[in-house]
Amino acid sequence: PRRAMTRALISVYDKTGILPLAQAFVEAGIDIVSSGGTAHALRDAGIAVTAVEDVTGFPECFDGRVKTLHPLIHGGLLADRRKAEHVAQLGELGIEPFDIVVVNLYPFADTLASGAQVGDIIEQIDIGGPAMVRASAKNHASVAVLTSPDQYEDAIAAVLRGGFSESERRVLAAKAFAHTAAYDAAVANWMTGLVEEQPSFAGIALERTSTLRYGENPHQWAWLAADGTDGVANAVQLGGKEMSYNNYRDTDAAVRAAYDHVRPAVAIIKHTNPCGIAAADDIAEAHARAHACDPVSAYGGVIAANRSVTLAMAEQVKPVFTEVIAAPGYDADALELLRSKKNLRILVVTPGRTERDITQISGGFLIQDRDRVDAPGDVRSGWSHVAGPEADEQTLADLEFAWRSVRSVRSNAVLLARDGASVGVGMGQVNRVDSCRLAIERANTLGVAVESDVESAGGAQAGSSSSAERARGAVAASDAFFPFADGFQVLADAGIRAVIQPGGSIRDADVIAAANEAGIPMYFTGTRHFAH
Ligand code: 93A
Repeated sequence: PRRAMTRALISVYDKTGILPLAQAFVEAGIDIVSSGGTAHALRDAGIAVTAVEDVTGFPECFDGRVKTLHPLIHGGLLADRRKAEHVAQLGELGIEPFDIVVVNLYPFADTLASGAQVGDIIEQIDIGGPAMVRASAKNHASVAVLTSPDQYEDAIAAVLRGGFSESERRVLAAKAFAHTAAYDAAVANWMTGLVEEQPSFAGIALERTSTLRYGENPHQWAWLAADGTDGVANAVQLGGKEMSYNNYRDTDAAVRAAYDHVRPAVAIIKHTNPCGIAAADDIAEAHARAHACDPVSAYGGVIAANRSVTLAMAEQVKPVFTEVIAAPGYDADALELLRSKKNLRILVVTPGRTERDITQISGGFLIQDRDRVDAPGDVRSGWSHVAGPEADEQTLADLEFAWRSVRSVRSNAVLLARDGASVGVGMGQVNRVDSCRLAIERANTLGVAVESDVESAGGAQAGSSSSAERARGAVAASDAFFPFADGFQVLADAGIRAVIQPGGSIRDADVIAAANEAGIPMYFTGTRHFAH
């Protein structure tokens, strides 16, 4: 049977839809009791309300933490009116029972999501509200409980019908308990996160982890753990397919390589090795030059820029099949153009402050400080001029570019450069002389002239800057010393104009003699940049 209703308790944070509901109560002759803010809102709309304070004779206190927590309220919620003793006690204690309770809770989840401070989040943990909801739900034999504005329409209909049936009240009670359970779960999750030590793996906080489709090969399981700060693992993806294990590694290598330079720079990476790096006054120019180093290998590569990608750069990237592009940002028109390439993964990367490299070996780990070029300081300050004539400023600038760039090449690393761009890269060989040969050969077979060079050389001469000439006149950087003069000789014979290398071989004198003989300026850095 429906229970006729004479008294309602309304205490809502979210006042949405509360006026028509209260109006329906008034029309059905139901008296309304409300907490401070709710009473205010109802009175403002001309609805007669009794304040909780006037029922209890006790003021709201402790910044509102105690508003409705009072026996004159909770007795009215919990007295079981099927029991004669309860009804008698209500009379003895002067407590008036409630027939319907309307409560919605402080917005804990929204406050958390807004990034509020701990103290403010704690204030949004509702205590009195859930107490009223749970009391009413427990006592659904006597009380109907509403916890959300989307229940009001049905409630108005029920009021007009003369009340809720027993089964309707049970349904409302089940919803109410589910509501407070979810609410407390959200509080518990948050607080557990506060007190538990952040789980970590090899020193990396497991802020966000995801299983990757596979590892280096499809039969290898793989997993990503991101520390929630910056760097490639925490990149924001603006388009394209899901990142793969190899994409992450190549993108990391590309971003590092681009940020080894202070000027606008682009690195194009394949299998963690650069197939082109360039720095220029403008990011599109840097990309054009990086691409020209080896357009064959750039196919399917990963591109990283250390400046926002402009439309001019995006237009150059568009026709080239590219796995990933990473940059600190994108001009709106550039992004729109790049997004038209459905498969291109577009990442916004804030360079990370990775301080340690971790490698697993059987039975343990190797951990080291991460190698870095001394950017943005003057890397030239530690150099010594050891052979040949002093280099001019343009040559020194090219040597600095080559030295900053060779760091990202896997050893044995030999990088040829000219005008702020790599023109030939020798990598991954088991002796240095082969890397020298490879760098020369790749410069002379793979490289192409960039448009701006062709223009400055004059249209007619464009043919003479053909790929066969690319090594001649370039500078060379070697990631480690030349153990013999043979590698240096390969460079000298190909017409290299200056060389930078760490020095430190027991045969340095042989290499210096060969450079003097060839009249080629040679500088020692004293620093080595192996990357195995
Ligand atoms: O601060 S509380 O945990 N202590 C209480 O006694 C209490 N009573 C109701 N929160 C309390 N409420 C909550 O206040 C309700 O759950 C509702 O969200 C809000 C309504 O306050 P007002 O009517 O003053 O706007």
